[in-house]
Amino acid sequence: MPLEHSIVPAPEHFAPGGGDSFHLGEATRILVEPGSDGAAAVGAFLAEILRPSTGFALPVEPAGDAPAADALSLLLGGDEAALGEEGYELEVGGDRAVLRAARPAGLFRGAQTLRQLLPAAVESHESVVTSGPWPLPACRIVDRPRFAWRGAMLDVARHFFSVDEVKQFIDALALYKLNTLHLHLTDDQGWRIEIASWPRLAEVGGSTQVGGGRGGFYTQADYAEIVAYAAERFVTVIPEIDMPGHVNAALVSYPELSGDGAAPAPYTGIQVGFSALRVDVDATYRMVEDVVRELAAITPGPYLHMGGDEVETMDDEAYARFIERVQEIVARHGKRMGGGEETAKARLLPGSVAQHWKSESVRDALAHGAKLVLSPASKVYLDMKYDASTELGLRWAGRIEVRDAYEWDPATLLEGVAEGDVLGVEAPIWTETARNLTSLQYLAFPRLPAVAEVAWTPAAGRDWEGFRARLAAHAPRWRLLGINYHRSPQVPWDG
Ligand code: TNX
Repeated sequence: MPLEHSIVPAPEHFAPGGGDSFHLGEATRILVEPGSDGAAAVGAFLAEILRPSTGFALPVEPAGDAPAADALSLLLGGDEAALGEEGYELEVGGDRAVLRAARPAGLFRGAQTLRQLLPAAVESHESVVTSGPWPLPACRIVDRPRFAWRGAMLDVARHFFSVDEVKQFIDALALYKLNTLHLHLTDDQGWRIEIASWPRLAEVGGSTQVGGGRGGFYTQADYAEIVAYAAERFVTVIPEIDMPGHVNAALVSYPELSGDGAAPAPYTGIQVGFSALRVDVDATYRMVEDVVRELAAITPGPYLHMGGDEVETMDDEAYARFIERVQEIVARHGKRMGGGEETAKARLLPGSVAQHWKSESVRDALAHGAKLVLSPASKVYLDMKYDASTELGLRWAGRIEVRDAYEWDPATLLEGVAEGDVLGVEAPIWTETARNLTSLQYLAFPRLPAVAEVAWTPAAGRDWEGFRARLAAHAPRWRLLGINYHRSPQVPWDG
């Protein structure tokens, strides 16, 4: 059976239209909701994607009162109750395509659908106008996400990634309608964000990475640039400062924060669990306060992630007291706290978020009104190997092929955790073995699009056979976008 479409993540409702495809051409315009900067920005984004490959001018202009011919119209005024923040409706046929949403974010998600409805060649950075035509198949789509938090986590601590590399990663998230980038900014092997009041954290703590390379860090201006780039793609950045464990780089920078007050040696291996902040001295809380204050000031998103994972050198009571104190500092600076599932040992505030990765104990977070983000290691840890022949990756959580990342349901994963308890799904990519962007992409593709569909598409709209056929159609796009990927034997690639 031929595919109706190859949109990933699959839209909630798709109906083929009866009429002809709409062909983009020399005279096609992109018309946007008059008076809306958000709609104009989405129009400009779409034009930038389509112009190089098609060679068409695609001017972006305010829409008039009547629906226009030979145009892609991006309009607001969609039913907010039905579409929410990120939903959209798309109607294509004959001589036009009309995209409608309640909010600019919905237009942006819909623009990714439009992009995916066009031939893969549209992703080319060079004019391939001779290989046109550029048909958009007649159809009607009504679509909105199942979960509000659809994320990926990038570990820039084990290996450092430049601002440009992070931007390329954000582009890939945007294509699959992901809306959250969790940046793991600190760990034993490196501290990657400038903190003006504790300058050695980045200057000294940022100078190492796994395997002994040079490391690096983001100035606050670099970080602001990443946040702004993400925001243009309706992606929220959630910065993580991991504590009280995973802090060797911080202790190298400021030995007074360590248990015995002595500077440990810099660490460039890949063990976990051995380092911890001293939780009984004022200096630690001064540092936390300063870091949270500086980070909150440059983070428009609602969350600061404070880690809290894998502390093997502290009893539960001291751990919980520390987390509660950190949570209070975060709240005082106007943010909500995110943390690993271990933080459920503390009294979390309603509004805090606990991230499940391996234990059912995360459920305890619900008693206090906190919500969960699901990152089950055996399904969505994209730093695991695909199979026995994968060179990159770790294997402590098992091998994860595309189908494993795809075939699970967030509402039935954990006993006693229902759909309404779950804010969403996040796929972490820890980078112990990913030394560069090419390796990172290999781990992320094609599993990241699989997780994106788990988070976006209602369970009833998902099935493995359909997914793998649609996924296969994305490989030509990845090649044009310069995205490396694993040619999984589970996917019927056609080229
Ligand atoms: C566990 S998941 C970790 C990380 C490692 C990762 C490697 C979690 C909270 N901690 O420190 O990088 O495994 O897969």
